[in-house]
Amino acid sequence: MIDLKELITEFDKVYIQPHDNPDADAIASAYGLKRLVESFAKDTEIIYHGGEIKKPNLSNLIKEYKIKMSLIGTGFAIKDNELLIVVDGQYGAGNVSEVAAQNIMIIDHHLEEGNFKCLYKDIQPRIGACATMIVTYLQEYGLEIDEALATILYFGIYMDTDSFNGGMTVLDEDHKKFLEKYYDDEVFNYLRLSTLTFADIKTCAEGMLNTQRYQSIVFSEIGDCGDNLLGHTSDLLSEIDGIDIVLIYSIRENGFKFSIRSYHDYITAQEIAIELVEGIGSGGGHCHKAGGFIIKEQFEQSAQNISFDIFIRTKLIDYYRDLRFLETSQDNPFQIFGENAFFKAKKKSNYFRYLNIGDYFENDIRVKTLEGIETASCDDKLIIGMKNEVWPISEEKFKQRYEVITEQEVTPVSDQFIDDYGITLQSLAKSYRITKDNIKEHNICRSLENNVVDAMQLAENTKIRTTWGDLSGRVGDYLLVIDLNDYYIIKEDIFNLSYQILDRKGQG
Ligand SMILES: [Mn+2]
Repeated sequence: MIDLKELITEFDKVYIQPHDNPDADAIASAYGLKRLVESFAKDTEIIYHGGEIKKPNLSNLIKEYKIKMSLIGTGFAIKDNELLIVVDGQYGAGNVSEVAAQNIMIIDHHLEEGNFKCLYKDIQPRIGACATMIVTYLQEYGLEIDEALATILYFGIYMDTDSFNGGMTVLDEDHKKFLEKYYDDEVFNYLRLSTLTFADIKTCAEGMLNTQRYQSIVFSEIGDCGDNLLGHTSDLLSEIDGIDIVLIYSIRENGFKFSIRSYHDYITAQEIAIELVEGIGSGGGHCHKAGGFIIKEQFEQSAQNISFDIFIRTKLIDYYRDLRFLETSQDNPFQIFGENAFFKAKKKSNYFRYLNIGDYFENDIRVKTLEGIETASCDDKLIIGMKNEVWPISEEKFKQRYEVITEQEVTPVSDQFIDDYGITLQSLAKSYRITKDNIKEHNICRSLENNVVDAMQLAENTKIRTTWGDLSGRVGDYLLVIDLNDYYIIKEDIFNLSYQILDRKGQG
């Protein structure tokens, strides 16, 4: 993270620009940043392009906290001794009109838009709300959080994450909890309950007249209405008898906002959201509820002249229809994929850090791995991989596949990859974040050379139901078979880093 305080010292004034026609997250991010810059005793001002802010919740937010934002015209330029910070958007993204400026910095949670020349960029496309990123900055400088600041940021996160349902990362969750210590829930509820206008309800109702169905999926395009209405409408449609998956979307000036619900046996709302936004937007969520935003320009570049309706519906239907599903207790992968698809692969001998889950927890926990959410018991171990990814393993399998190393001079593969934010483990009762500083013991193990498995590269998106959780693999990832009751999925890049292919069947 850059030293913002240091960076701005040389400038006489800091302008903060959220994306055009700012939404709650953009306003919250700009406001939070303004408060931080003010705390450095620097002159600062929020500027924005677009039109008058009319949505009732946004105008209530601005009125309630007397947020000062200046609507600017096209000719607006800032001087060379002034800094411009663009928040919740990027130049080149189509939704932020450019201001002539020499010194620009970007803080955003949308996909990176290529090489825009600026002093510094902090772009984290997986984070649910830009306001979450701003909270990290506020915490970094120990800014005292008052009720106004907390409520505004909280509302920003709420509005950008389908009411805390879509695209919340661990960081969003943590910062949400942090803000709850200071926010005013009465004002929050007042804002939350003023997101719609009377006209929004009519727009929504008209859109719902065109609801269509494909097997157990329903789709509906709704006109531009309050963001929350998408979530509420998808909740409502998910109650239709015989429907497991709901996709509701709204076409906006700069892109497409969507909300997903899934009560399907093995397809989660989260994986649908991730599938839909791949390379063209940001999204995510939970098992049953998810949401996201697709950037218009990115969509137009990737989908050649297909209408958005056809694009998004086809993408969801294809995913739904083509997803291969196996259960380890019932399905034999050699029969399903054919013996010839498999080859032998050996795990490279690497040093890994591992933790005893019992050192941190007394109960079962849920661990977010790259392939899915897995359950683990406090008797299990947790191994940290090359890309800071983790996976739980039972004591018994651990003994078969790894040896414990006691020498101190070896370097585990994960060391360079544990980032500042660390790894979060969660039980139902508590979460614990492991970082470089607080990792309890230096347990190190080495993967044994005799770790030979049958492997195949997936030609279809595949899901495996194991006793410890559902694992998802995409085309290109690998299926590894230890035995017929024990097989799993590993991401393509991790496989390439950690396995060595021994021989292809049928080639000798
Ligand atoms: Mn945002």
